Amino acid sequence: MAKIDKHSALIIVDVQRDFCPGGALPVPRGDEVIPILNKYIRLFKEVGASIYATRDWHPPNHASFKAYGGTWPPHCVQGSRGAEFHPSLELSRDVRIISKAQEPWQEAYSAFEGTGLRDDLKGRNIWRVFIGGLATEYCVKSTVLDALKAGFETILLEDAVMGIDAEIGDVERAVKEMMEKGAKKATLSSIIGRDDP
Ligand code: VGL
Ligand code: ZN
Repeated sequence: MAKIDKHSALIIVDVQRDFCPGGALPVPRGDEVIPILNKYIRLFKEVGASIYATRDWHPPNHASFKAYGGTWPPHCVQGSRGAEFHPSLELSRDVRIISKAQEPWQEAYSAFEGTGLRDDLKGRNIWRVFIGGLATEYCVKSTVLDALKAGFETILLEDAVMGIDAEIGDVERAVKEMMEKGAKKATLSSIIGRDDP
């Protein structure tokens, strides 16, 4: 089982108000990942491993919004309340924040797209990434696949992701694709041998 050490990083994908119940583009029960992610945050801190939190960070006229030719309702507009990290997520000042899809024409589901995340990780001698957050079949999946392409040992945190499942089976298919392309799965209890650190 993959171990958390100083060559590991936790990547928390898009745990923002707009992707949680009550937000503009909610993942059903998306907020349920938060207490689990907080446990991962504590674990990573204990061993001095790096923590990254990504955020969807769109301009008001972003191309992914329906009014501008896209498919989504407006969400995660830079500086808006909906774009804030969910207040229950325990992010401290040493968490590195990665903003993505910041230009009107730029869609980026992956946290590696146009952000410098890859070089930042490599610069810190990190080669193993543990990925959780929202939504499983969109930004989590793209981030996992890009991490694999960039050569990282990539672990999907099964108990800390949630998807939209617009078509029943979307989430299952996404997980299958990530595994087929080389990602591994882990849960809190598989990492520490119990589920309550
Ligand atoms: C996302 C849809 C649009 C995500 C971002 O974070 O999964 N989904 N923008
Ligand atoms: Zn978006």
